[in-house]
Amino acid sequence: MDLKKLELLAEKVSEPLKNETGKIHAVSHFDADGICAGSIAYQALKALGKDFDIEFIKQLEEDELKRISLVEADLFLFTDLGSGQLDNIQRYLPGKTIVIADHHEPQGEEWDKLYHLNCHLAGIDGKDEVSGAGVTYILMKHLTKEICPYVYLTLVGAAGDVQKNNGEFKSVNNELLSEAVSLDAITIKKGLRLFGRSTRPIHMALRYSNEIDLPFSDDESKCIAFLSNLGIPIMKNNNDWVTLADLTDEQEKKLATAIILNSGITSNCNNIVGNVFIIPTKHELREFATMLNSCGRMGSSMEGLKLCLGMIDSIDHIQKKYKRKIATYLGFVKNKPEMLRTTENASYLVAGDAIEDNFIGTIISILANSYIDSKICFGLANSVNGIKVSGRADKSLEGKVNLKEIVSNAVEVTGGEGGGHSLASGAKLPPGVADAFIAEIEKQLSEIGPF
Ligand SMILES: [Mn+2]
Repeated sequence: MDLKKLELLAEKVSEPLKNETGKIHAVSHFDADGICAGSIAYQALKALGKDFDIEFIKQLEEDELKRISLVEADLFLFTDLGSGQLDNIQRYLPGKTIVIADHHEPQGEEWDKLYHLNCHLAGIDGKDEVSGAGVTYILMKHLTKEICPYVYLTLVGAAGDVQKNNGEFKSVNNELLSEAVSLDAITIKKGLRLFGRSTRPIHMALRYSNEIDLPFSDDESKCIAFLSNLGIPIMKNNNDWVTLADLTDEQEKKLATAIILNSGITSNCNNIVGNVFIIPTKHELREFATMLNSCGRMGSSMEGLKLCLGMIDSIDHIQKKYKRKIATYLGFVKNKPEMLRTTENASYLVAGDAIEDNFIGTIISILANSYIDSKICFGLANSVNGIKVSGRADKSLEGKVNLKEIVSNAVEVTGGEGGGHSLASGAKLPPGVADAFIAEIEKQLSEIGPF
């Protein structure tokens, strides 16, 4: 890791921002990392007294760039996106000053009005070493120290982009973590790695956990009984549900021990108990990232930014609408069984226009954990100019199946782009190739399955 090199580059890239007296237009990605990056940029530009505005977008496609080119501004700042679209940025924003802070792999040629901060230019891998928010933070820190208290957002971004490995950060992320801890912006405690620390009732956290596998975890009432046997209440005096964050350390330890005993694990409890990272809002990193993602998917990224910067302290109204939308989509799937195709290898939810592309990943994750028996499932939904695909494999297939590879092989035949990890991957396909894509996946799974 060459953080020094990245910081040197950041100094150069920060110059045009420092000197700009005209209008700045900032554009960031609409997911958790992009919202964190945008929040850091917003806070810095505000502290510097700049004239700016900010927007969040799903993808920096040509159509978006055409629209952005009509925005009257002297400097365009792109965060958590931009590096992959250098040629189009140059083409649609000629003569403008362009600043990019991104961690996606650069594609295209640089030009003289481009000020480009990207971790890859310093030999740092943007996949798991630093988030888009991290690169933006490193840039903005050269302009104002007023963003330092928000350093933890770089790790929310990293958690949102699934950069933690076995629950730990590495490289630049780890440096940023040390900085956050030293500023008291993150507290690390040993605890249960159960998703939804402060936003899910404990019995529901057990019921829907991906991390732990209790023999009875598909039965809500048994989860409740399990907790009450341990003397852990599920409801508070004010009738609110108890969350993991409400437990005393003693209770949490007791629960962890009981979970380990009941899941029959003999070694490597690291997935269950380990470092838990708590941010000043009292949320755990990944849970906060999930909240921001729900803002983005609901078209309310700005509310996410306000939450990040402490201008509001709740997004309950968005979460409520988000949950309602998910329930509606799950209802569609149950009412239209023909949407779901099941083979001996996998299940495919071919949603067409019935489910928004922003939601297909979440829906397929939920179905994989509850409704679908197949150990591998894919969701396909129509999106602008194509089809969005999300694939999930059960964690029992770790080491046996590599979805990233399988999807990449399939898109070589169908066209489009694929990526991700061994147990969770995604793709963007051209329109009209859903059946061909499924056939390609089937061909590969037949060789290694059934599971
Ligand atoms: Mn990102």
